[in-house]
Amino acid sequence: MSASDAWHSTACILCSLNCGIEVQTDGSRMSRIRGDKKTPSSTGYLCQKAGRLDYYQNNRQRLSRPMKRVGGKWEAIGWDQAIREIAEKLVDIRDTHGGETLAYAGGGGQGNHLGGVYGAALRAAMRTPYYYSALAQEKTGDFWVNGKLFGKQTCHITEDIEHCDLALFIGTNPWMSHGIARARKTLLELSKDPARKMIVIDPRKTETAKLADQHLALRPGTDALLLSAILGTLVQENLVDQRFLDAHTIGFEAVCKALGAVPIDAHAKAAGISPEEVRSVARALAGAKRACVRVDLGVQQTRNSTLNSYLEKLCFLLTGNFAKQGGNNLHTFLLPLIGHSGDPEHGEKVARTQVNGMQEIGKLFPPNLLASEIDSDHPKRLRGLVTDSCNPIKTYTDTVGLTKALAKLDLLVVIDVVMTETAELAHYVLPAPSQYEKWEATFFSLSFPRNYFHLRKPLFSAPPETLPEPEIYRRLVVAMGECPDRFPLLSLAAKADSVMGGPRRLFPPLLALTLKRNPRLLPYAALLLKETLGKTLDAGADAAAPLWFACRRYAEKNEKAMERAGYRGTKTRKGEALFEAILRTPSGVVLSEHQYEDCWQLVGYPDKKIRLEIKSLLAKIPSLLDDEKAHDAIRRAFPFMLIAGDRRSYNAGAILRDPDWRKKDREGALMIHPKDAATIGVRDGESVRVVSETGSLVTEVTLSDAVPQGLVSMPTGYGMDYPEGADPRRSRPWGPGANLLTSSGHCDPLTKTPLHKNVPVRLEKA
Ligand SMILES: Nc1nc2c(c(=O)[nH]1)N[C@H]1C(S)=C(S)[C@@H](COP(=O)(O)OP(=O)(O)OC[C@H]3O[C@@H](n4cnc5c(=O)[nH]c(N)nc54)[C@H](O)[C@@H]3O)O[C@H]1N2
Ligand SMILES: Nc1nc2c(c(=O)[nH]1)N[C@H]1C(S)=C(S)[C@@H](COP(=O)(O)OP(=O)(O)OC[C@H]3O[C@@H](n4cnc5c(=O)[nH]c(N)nc54)[C@H](O)[C@@H]3O)O[C@H]1N2
Ligand code: SF4
Ligand SMILES: [Mo]
Repeated sequence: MSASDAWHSTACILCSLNCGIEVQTDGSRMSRIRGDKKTPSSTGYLCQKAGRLDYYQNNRQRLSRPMKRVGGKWEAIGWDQAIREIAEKLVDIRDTHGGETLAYAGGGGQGNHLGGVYGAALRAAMRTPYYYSALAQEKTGDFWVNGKLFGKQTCHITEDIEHCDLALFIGTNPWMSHGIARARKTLLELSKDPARKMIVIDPRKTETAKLADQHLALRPGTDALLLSAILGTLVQENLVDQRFLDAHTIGFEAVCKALGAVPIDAHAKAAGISPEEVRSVARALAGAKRACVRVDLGVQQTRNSTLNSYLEKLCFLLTGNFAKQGGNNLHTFLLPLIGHSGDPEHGEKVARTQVNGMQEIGKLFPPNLLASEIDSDHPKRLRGLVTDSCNPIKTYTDTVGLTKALAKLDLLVVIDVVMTETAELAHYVLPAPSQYEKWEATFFSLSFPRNYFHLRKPLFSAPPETLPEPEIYRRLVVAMGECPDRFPLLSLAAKADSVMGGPRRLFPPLLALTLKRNPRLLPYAALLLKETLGKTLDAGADAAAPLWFACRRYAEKNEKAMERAGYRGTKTRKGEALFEAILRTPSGVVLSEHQYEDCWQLVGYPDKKIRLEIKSLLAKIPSLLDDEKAHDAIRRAFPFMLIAGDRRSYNAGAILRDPDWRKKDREGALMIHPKDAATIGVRDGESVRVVSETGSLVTEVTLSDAVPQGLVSMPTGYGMDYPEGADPRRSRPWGPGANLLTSSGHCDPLTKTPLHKNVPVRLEKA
């Protein structure tokens, strides 16, 4: 391949926004990258990271062959051998010890979720419910609260920042982390408009906080105190939207009683904010015509994580800022990223882990417990683990403890594009093509009222010895004897339909009949679609076949909204048209155009009313002040609070490993207040040793008054090994591996979400 002036449409894979990009290629390189104006969700917007994507596509640690670890050494093997041996071992563990001793982790990162659809088929073949996901180390508290309030854990909240008069950002720094569409543009517009207000709650004076009208620099970890004081003011000054509450909610009395009893001044002061400022925020929230709340890890990975998720949602619910323009809204999913787990408090059955008895939430299990589910003498301890698109050794809590635990597995299989620290511990490593070498998509279609979807074509041919994840899963499941290799009749029907053009006629009824006659095949429907309908699509696009089913189902549920987006005809025709549009539009499509009232249809309770009262969480409010005092005792041994993982200009999970991708901050310096640095005796660029209850590491410091005294902040996504200079054997970690310092016990009691934003540490001059 040589240089070409043609621009190819695809997407950035470095955060959940998946902005549309256009790329020029030069051989195997991405030579030029620009924003794709045709992508309806991002309309040409990009941040500084996207231009550096070639460091993902081309790096020295790319995997090129399946590998097996034999006596401590890596041996290249063929795919047939790899699939056969792994399938045999999975079946052996499953049939000897039970499927519940097998688990799966990952299944998609920031840009690749098609493989995850097929990962579900592998879990079915393994007979395990255990799906460990990064989402369960940040968002399961949020999902759990949504389940209680709205009736389904899949009722996921969006925020209409672009149309609001008041935006309340709590524990998030969208200038760096994005999380909202065209973040920097949206924030600048909001900040410059004198008629609109922006309030930020964050202990650091972040880039976002600097743009705000009001910045509440609360004491780290005191969100529940602060939010309950704001909500207390709403109730005690009678600022709630009573008409909204009467029409749409149940249980306000109990909430009113709990919040009515909050000692506002004491809570505000304990959070380090003046009671007057707390009251002013509550009044602004109540007075705004259209207000919305946007949160992220700063509340979800700090103390009282699940309670924070509840209180944050009460801020927009009690003020009636739900199901309206400029407020918070629910949204539809083409394919939901999460599921709904039942509620044990209502006697519903949920799967639980074997060792800890931890319940599933959103059909996910928390990475924080993975090590203890393996490293145990429990007869049903985990013995086999398959990971895909994740690097637990670097991104899950407690690197040292997890390394020890993974070494105890009878089988560890890692599917990745590069040799990761987790892959180094595996028995088998399976190489996948990069996200620019295969058909790919994400299911981060999380917007409202418009929703989008983007299926991406490959830009490059895949290295010969790699296999896309869907094919890896298909081969494994077939080799495990769970699913046939071919479906001749269905293939024929799919082919006939495709020759005739128009909506598919033969395939759908035949598929329904096949699944009715063989319900055993249901969990493997994605594989079946890939092998039949998938083979009628463009070369290599077979993995996208399950989208056909998703489109038809989406049309069943969202007919009107799809009509507004331009899809015509019966539901069936609309579904088919959407699928065709997805296949034929390289820059992504608009799925649906909702109306704000549609939010009520998306509420999970049959009566469409929000259940405001969550007893177990309301019961925690009266003891918040005492809990805060108890926390002071820890501060004596560990006088600094560490944010173990912030978002910066040049970090992106553990996706980019080559330190050269960073234009600055290669070593991910620890942010520290100049006075604290002086006390310890370090200057800018010098090193400190950071010591937590779990471990220690040495890192550079950068002096900054954006952090208050007593708080230090370290980036996530550093600490991966990469060669220094030309010799691939001389590799070293670049920057701090934050999870050397974190401990899995330091977590939310209900969801086991780690409290990464709130790690007590000691600092010593190194
Ligand atoms: N550049 C970049 N962007 C990313 C990513 C990345 O790696 N790099 N990762 C993506 C992913 S996976 C995620 S989940 C998102 C996360 O996105 P964010 O949550 O927005 O990012 P963070 O910087 O981790 O944390 C947000 C803020 O929480 C604040 N904070 C710390 N402790 C507290 C506290 O006790 N209370 C409050 N109120 N705030 C606190 C921090 O100071 C920080 O400014 O970012 C996404 N975007
Ligand atoms: N201490 C601390 N820890 C944290 C955080 C923190 O703030 N502090 N943040 C947490 C958060 S919010 C998140 S979301 C997690 C993220 O952590 P992980 O779930 O581990 O995900 P990523 O960092 O995105 O890792 C992506 C992996 O996928 C691989 N990959 C990329 N493309 C492909 C592909 O096409 N196929 C396959 N098979 N693999 C591919 C990459 O090589 C990389 O190894 O980290 C968490 N860990
Ligand atoms: S990292 Fe930047 S360019 Fe890439 S998807 Fe996120 S916001 Fe868009
Ligand atoms: Mo995340």
